[in-house]
Amino acid sequence: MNRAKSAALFEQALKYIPGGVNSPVRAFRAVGGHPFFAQKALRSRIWDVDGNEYIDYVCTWGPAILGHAHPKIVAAVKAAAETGTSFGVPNPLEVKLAELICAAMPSIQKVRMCNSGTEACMSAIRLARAFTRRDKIIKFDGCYHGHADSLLVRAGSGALTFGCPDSAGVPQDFAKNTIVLPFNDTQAVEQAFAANKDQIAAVILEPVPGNAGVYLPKPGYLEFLRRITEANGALLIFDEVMTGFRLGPGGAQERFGVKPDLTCLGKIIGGGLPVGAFGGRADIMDMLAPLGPVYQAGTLSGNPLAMAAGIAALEELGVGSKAQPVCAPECLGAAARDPYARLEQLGAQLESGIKQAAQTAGVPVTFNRCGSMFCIYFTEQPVWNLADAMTSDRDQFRKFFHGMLEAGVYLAPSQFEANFISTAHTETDIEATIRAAVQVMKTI
Ligand code: KE4
Repeated sequence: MNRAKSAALFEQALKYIPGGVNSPVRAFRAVGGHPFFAQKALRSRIWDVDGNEYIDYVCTWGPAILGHAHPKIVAAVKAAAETGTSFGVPNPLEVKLAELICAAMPSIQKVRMCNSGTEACMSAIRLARAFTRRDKIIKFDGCYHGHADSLLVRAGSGALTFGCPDSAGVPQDFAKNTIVLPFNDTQAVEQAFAANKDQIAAVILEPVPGNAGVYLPKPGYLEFLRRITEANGALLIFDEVMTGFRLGPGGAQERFGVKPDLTCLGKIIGGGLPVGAFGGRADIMDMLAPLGPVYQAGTLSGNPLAMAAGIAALEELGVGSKAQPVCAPECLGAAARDPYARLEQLGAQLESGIKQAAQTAGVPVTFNRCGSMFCIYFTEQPVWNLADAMTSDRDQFRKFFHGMLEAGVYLAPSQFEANFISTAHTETDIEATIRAAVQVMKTI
């Protein structure tokens, strides 16, 4: 494909923007080559500035669950913009979106809007520390909760004691209260609580980690975390920035039947506009200013455009409302009425086709999927945590990524990211993707 205009734009961008991008993963550093620049995106497709068209499985990293430029979201944003783009005063749309979220996730009795998933997770941690009067937190390797200092931490030498900064500029002092453990390892969590008695404020995790590819909680693991946090007076925080309204109308907590004390949200609830939110038990949330002593704020929190887009997205997904959404004409059976059934149908079709393509080509692949989020690992072993994910052959991944890109299929430009399907994807898209994979798998 000719990407001359993207290349020229990238050169220009490099003069003014560090790495030429406003978020590192977009730079294609994990796969080599240069990023393409988007001209437009519509339904399941994205076009670059050179006119090349791609079936899009990045879906702007999750928010575009209804596809790009969904007419109801576009109309909602246009209408909101015509009455003012920001007030800095409470507005009805903030109340509406809060109601929808609380109706969809019963664990969320109160919710505070902010402007990113990073802010949501950072604020939830601050709340947990204030509520428990404890400083230490447990997170899991491979889970990403945004770029707040105390969360940019990797497992330290003594995995049960202090974490180490995972970024320059994060003082050891900021990292020392973060314990990083392997995901899906109950013994490690038991040992950490025993070694840090009455010191752990919270356990924070992605219930289905989507930032080291995609891997799932082992049966009983989330229930175990619920029990051990309760038994030790620690809070359980589900970072559902990615899984919230992705894995079902009530997110992962509904899908797996485990109620956290606090939940972090983002992505889908903003319909593609900048948004984050955190919520949970009222006795915890009421510690937030102006009611309580925990300060948290944001000039554009509850912005009317982001609220309008988020409301339109959740209503179209049938979240918290009575009306059943109507899917695209090609949906059949249950999928005709339920977007999540549709996403499951398309996900299963894609999974089957990719696995078949890999088997025929003799390429070892582990295909992990939860609903409409998936990852293709180039390893023959099961992937249940970061260490497993690291066994993937990254050279094969790079070749696969670029082969698929040249075939008009845009997958996440890193082995350690999730891919997404939207309700705008069609059987035609899935079949074209599988046909491309059959050809590319033979070449890697
Ligand atoms: P933001 O601050 O990027 O809105 O959200 C941070 C965040 C928090 N929690 C989870 C589970 C997340 O997936 C994210 C952000 N996800 C990445 C994709 N892996 C966003 C893409 C990017 O960083 O450019």
